[in-house]
Amino acid sequence: MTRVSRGPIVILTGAGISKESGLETFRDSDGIWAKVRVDDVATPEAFARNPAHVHEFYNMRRRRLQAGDIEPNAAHRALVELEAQWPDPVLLVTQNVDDLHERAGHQRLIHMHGELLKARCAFCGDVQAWHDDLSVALSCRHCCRSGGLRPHVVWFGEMPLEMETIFAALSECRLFVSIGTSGTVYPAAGFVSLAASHGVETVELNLEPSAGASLFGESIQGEASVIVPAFVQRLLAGLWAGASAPLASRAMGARGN
Ligand code: BJW
Repeated sequence: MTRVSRGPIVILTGAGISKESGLETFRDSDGIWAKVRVDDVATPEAFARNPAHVHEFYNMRRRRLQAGDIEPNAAHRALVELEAQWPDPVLLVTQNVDDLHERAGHQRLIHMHGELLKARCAFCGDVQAWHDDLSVALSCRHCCRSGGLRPHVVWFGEMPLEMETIFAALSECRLFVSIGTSGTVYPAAGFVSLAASHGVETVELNLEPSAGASLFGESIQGEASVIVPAFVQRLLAGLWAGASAPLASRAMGARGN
C-alpha cells in the first residue's frame, strides 16, 4: 500500500471550492454559463466587440466578491493548514479569479486564469490592483491611453499564466490533488494525465465525478468544506493511502470519514 507522507504536492482548485463561500460555479445548472453566453463575455473577441458589456459582467462579479457575506470556507482554510504543516513544498494552482485562498492565508499560489481584483492594460500590459468598476472611459496609468483597461482574467483563446512553473511542478511532485473543478477546460484538464505520466499519485475531490474522474487514482465525492478538511487531516496524519489502496473511489459523508 502506497502512503504519501512527504514530497512536493501540487493542488489544482476550481470554482467548486468557492461555491460554499457564496460564489457561483460556471457549469452547474445554476452556474454562470447558464445565465450568460461564454462568447459574449469571456473571449478577447467579445471585449473587442462590446467592451462595455464585458465590463458590466466583471464589475458585477467584482462587487459580489467584495460583498460582506463572501468569506473563505473550511476547504480554503484546510489547504492553508496543509501548506503550513506539510514538510515539503505545496504549490496551489487555482483556476479561480477570486481571492479566497489569499484571504484564508495561503502563501504560495498561482492564479492561472488571472485575478478579478486586478486590471491589465490591453495596450501596454501594465497590471495593477483594481477593486472598483472598470469602464471604457478609464486611462492606463502607465501608457495613458484610454479604452484598454480590461479585467486581468484569462479568456478563452488566451494563454493561462505561469504555465512553465506549473508544468515543472507537475512533473516533479509526489501527489497531485484536484478540487472542485469539472475538468472541462484545458490546459488545467490535462494536468492529471501529465502528472500520472510522471508516476505522480493523483486524487480528485469534487461534488460529483468530473469529466476526467477515471484518470485519477482516487476520486472522493462530497462538498469541499467537508471532504477537503478530512483529506488534509488524513494526509497530515500519514493516513492517506494512494492509488494502490483497496478503495479507489468513495463517497464521504457529513462526518468526513
Ligand atoms: C463542487 C461544489 C462543492 C460544485 N464542493 N465541488 C478543444 C479541445 C481542447 C481544448 C480546446 C478546444 N477548443 C478550445 C480549447 C482551449 C480552451 C478550452 O479548454 N476549451 C474547452 C471548453 C473545450 N482553453 C483555453 O482557451 C485556455 N487557453 C489555452 O488553451 O491556451 C493555449 C494553451 C495550450 C497549451 C498550453 C497552454 C495554453 C484558456 C481558458 C480560460 C478559461 N477562462 C475561464 C473564465 C475566466 C474568467 C472568469 O472567471 O470569468 O475560467 S472559463 C471558466 O472555466 C473559468 C474557470 O476557471 C474555468 C474552469 O471552470 P471550473 O473551475 O472547473 O468550474 P465548473 O463550473 O466547470 O466546475 C465546478 C465543479 O465544482 C463541478 O464539477 C461541480 O460539481 C463542483 N462543485 N459545488 C465541491 N460545494
